[in-house]
Amino acid sequence: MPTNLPPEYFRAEQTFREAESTSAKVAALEEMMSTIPKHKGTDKLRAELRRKISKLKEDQQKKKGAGKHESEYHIEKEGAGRVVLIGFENTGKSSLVAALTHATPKISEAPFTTWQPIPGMMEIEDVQIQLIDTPPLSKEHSQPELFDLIRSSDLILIVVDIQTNTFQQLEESLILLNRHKIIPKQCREKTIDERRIEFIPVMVVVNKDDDDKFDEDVKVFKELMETELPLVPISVLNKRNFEKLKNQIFESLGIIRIYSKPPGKEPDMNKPFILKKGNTVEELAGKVHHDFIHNLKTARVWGKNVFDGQMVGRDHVLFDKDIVELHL
Ligand SMILES: Nc1nc2c(ncn2[C@@H]2O[C@H](COP(=O)(O)OP(=O)(O)OP(=O)(O)O)[C@@H](O)[C@H]2O)c(=O)[nH]1
Ligand SMILES: [Mg+2]
Repeated sequence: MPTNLPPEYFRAEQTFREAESTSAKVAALEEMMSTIPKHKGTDKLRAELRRKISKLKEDQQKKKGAGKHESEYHIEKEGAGRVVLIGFENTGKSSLVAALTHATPKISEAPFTTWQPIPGMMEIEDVQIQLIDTPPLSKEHSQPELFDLIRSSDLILIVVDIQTNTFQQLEESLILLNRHKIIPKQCREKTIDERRIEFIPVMVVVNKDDDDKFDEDVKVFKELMETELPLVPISVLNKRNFEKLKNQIFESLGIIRIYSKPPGKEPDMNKPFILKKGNTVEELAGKVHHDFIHNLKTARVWGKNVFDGQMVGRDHVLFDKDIVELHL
């Protein structure tokens, strides 16, 4: 590999490795191409990328030709995390997705309005999170595909309506999840038989808490609920508590943002690397480039629990918003 590749190249390469759809992969490869300085030393790399791009495009054409039907429940993952909104009819799932993303699901006072999942991207500061609106849960009939989609998520928001049967809505949502072997991660310790069970963090979003009048009902509901699940009261109608909801979502996803800084240059504050809480300098190095894991010697960190520019080893634990300079 040529040694003088710019940081943008590695960022695009990271996007390539994380891309799931063919078109996202092609876009990332094209971006990588555009960042490579053009000279003799990079000829081989550019030729290799061109080959990869045309191979992917060919495969995509073949797939289209086969006319394969893809289910509407098959949604590509995008962004730093996937959050699925579930709940009974009319609780305001579509309204919430419409309020927090650019997606435009149909909203109506008639129940059972949504009949297929609809994704949208929500911005929390500089992080993009995928939100997915879903058709209402039903005790009698629920599509197995819906539960596959839920299983593929990093966080479940159970949306309930504080103005009607709130307690029943939550209880029945949890029963349906349970029936499909999905248990809130927060209840893991209470689960005896863990076989084939998916543990996913759950948050209860109590919607239609339009004004102070309903706050008392929220309080009573919270006391009755008796679970360890976090609860956020909101009102889509009056845009109440959106910031709190976003912060809690970020918190529940357990992610941290790390900004990389090339030695002797300013850090790139535009697009952070996304890591998990508790991850170390070594894991960051692996995200930047797989060769870096072996070649990493030390790092300098600006941020939490360190003095500015402190030299650290590869097992140093990073925190949200740390700035890191990797030394190879
Ligand atoms: N008062 C009040 N009404 C709301 C609020 N949020 C949504 N609604 C209304 O509740 C109704 C249902 O909203 P939707 O967003 O379609 O609900 P849904 O959960 O997607 O419904 P289904 O697709 O049937 O599952 C609409 O009339 C919304 O305008 C809120 O915060 N307060
Ligand atoms: Mg809906």
